[in-house]
Amino acid sequence: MPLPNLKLVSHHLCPYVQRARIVLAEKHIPHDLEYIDLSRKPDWFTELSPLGKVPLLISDGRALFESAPIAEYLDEVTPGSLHPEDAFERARNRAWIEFASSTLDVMAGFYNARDEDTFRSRTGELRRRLRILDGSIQAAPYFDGDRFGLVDAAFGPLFRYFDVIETFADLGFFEGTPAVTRWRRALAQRPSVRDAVTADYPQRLLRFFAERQSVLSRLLADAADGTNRAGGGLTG
Ligand SMILES: N[C@@H](CCC(=O)N[C@@H](CS)C(=O)NCC(=O)O)C(=O)O
Repeated sequence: MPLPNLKLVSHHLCPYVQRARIVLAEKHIPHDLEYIDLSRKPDWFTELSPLGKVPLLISDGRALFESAPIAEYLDEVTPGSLHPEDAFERARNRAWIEFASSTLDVMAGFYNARDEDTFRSRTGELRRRLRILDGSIQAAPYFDGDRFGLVDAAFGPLFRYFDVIETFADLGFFEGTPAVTRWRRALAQRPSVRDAVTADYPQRLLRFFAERQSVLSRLLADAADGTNRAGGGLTG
């Protein structure tokens, strides 16, 4: 069956867009990519996207929103599956994809935190979640073992935030999480995950953090000034 004509409406920093890009790459699916400015959404986008969010997939002129259905659709219209065959395992993978999504909300609360108390509490919640995750990983190198799956495509973009944060702040997120650390490394090396963002992603994310007027913005500014002893290695 011929593949539909596909266009992914994207944003450079969006972790949910990256999920779709990873599946497109894993399944070698030809497609067009269009980046939009979320602070000035084009009218055609607002008309097609019920929540005004990316990713938006346009398939033969029909629009699909929400990263999880988009990823499953892309998986289903192509040979092979990035989901386990066993129904329980498939449901379990979907549950952990949801865990990744809600952890992305905590991540947003972390980088936007304006006061020390909120920052500390979000940092603690991220650490807690990484430890829970560590206790739940039963396989390696990927979540289900040798087979890379949709659940891996959901966590790769979450882990990428930490890669950038670690360039200017050591907050000990991965202390006591050896399984997550191994998994995170395997995902960072996977070409589909690595190439799901543009080469200037770290600089873009650092700029985004700097503009938040948050505790993290201050840590970043301190590291850039060389006054933060925990920082260092800031390249952006
Ligand atoms: N639940 C959605 C979340 C997508 C989302 O939050 N997208 C953000 C960018 S990462 C967005 O488009 N925000 C624009 C807005 O809310 O106005 C999904 O899984 O696709």
